[in-house]
Amino acid sequence: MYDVLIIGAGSMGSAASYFLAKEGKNVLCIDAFDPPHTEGSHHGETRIIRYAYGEGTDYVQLALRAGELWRELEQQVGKQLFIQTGMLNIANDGATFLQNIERSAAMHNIAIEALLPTDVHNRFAGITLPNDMTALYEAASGVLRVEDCVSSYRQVAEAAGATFRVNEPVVSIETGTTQRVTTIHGTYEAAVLIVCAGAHSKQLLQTANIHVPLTPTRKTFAWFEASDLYDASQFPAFLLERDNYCYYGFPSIDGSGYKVGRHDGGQPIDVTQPMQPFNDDDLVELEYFITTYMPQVGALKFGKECKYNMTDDEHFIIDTLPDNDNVILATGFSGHGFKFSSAIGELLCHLATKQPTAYDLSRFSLARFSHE
Ligand code: PYC
Repeated sequence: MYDVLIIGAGSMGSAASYFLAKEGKNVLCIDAFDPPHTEGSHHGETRIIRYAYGEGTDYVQLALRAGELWRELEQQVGKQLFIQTGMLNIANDGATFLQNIERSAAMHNIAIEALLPTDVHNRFAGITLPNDMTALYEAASGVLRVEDCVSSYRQVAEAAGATFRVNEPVVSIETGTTQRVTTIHGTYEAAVLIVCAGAHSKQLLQTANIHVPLTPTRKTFAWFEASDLYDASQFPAFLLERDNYCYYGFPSIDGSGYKVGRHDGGQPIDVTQPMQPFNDDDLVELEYFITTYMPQVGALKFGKECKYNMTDDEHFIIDTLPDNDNVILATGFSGHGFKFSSAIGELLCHLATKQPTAYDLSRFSLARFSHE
């Protein structure tokens, strides 16, 4: 019998395993693959970390704590996980996304700089914006090396005594006074269960008759040839939201090429079936962005597919079950969760050990879906 069993050893699960094991808990973390892997939502070299948050001010405290914890993890493992490239948040003038960033910055004393399209182009010659867009530049933000972050938390979790069982898909979950998880190899019991299995969460929870409105979604991104103009030493990460689309991008790091992805859209998927590889339609979407805003980016190097686990409102689910506070869900990260995973790992540890939390988690509650 374990104190805590975690399904999903990716970003959230590996971090939670570490914080729990560090507190002396007997932790088992199970994954269908061997993290870091390319089957979920934590591959592709890079993720953005930003603090003044366009999705809502209620994310900022978690983002700031996440930043601190990534720095601590860097010290522990002796590896650079964060690259401070700065970040351009770009949207139509007056967009809610920009207003939320300005509010976040004012509430938490985060330095941001409002730039007109001409200012942006003068400072970062590789990008050209139409006149009806505004950019908010946050110098403190940047890029996380995603696979290294996951492997680092796994490393320190194992060193602290957590057990990882990998390449062991979960078949079913039973919740009650004790939580029971059956995999292809056996059945394990724990006092507390954390489900953070990314796009597989919905289907796994259904085996325990727990129904959560989630939509696993196929997404793609690709790397393109890029000159020094787009090197991380002089070009920032960005998110660009306009009328009916939202794209993100990363500067070229160590000659990797310029990485661009589309954040909105994508195709709902059945996670039990193989996902369509990156294809010509995906390329057309990305090339639209490049020709419109960054025409000096070069030819495609290669593209990849990945999974988002979407909620309808694109806000996370971090909550216990209404009738069992020993079952914790951390899911529905909707494509913007990775940056928070260090802080969410710590938070999951506090929820699992019934410690008070300083965060207001109402935005992430399951109850918000109860009218559906
Ligand atoms: O920074 O949250 C983010 C993000 C969204 C899509 C890519 N990065």
